[in-house]
Amino acid sequence: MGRKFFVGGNWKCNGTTEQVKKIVATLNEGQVPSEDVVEVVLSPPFVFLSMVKDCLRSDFQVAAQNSWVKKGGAFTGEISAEMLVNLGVPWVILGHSERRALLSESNEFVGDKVAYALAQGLKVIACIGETLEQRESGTTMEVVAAQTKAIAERVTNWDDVVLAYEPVWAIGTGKVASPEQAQEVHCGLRDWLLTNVSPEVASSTRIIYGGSVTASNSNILAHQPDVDGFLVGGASLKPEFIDIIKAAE
Ligand code: G2H
Repeated sequence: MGRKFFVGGNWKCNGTTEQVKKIVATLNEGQVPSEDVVEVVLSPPFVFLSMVKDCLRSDFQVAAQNSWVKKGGAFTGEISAEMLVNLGVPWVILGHSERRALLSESNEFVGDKVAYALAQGLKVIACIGETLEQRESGTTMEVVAAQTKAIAERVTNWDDVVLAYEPVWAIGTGKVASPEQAQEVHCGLRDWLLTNVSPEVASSTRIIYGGSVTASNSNILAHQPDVDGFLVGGASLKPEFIDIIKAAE
């Protein structure tokens, strides 16, 4: 089954109104492959979501960077999945390693968030990935399998899930995983889905790579058979994001 290439731009906690307008204007002018070839999803900070959604080209979509684990209410500072649906935001990024590490989001908590967001009708970019210590101690597959298991135990329909493999040691460090390292883990994850979920889910679920993706390394990474796209941080704030999208061709 063909898996459409997916390119997410995670702006993290960056940008001013002026900068956001400038980035969107640049993206709106960019020549990229058609929607049949690539799905592009930009994830600005919450405060800019509506603005970006309203002025972004129609072939690009938006994602929130987080959503609350259950129905909204007395949860100061949180944003509920229902609010995102109400705003017309189709996607949400959940389980990013920065939230796992800095805000102590556990595998189970991330799994609960994924399940709740999906139940409300959002599509989810679910992030997983090992730390440098875990890689060096040879537990990479064990770690990403446990993270994936916590999601798989709570999710029955994988149609709206994109799995983002983001090795923590490669995030914002300039140390991108080699194409072989990325392929090895992506292939291992697909095998895990095959054994633990179903052959259909294994073959149809997009597994994208994140961690220091740039225009210069995106082409070779995109050619790995189990790399179905990217979640791009730093480079998604720059004009080179257009070139990364072109890696889909
Ligand atoms: C990984 C990635 C985007 P960067 O966090 O999710 O960021 O491309 O800056 O490493």
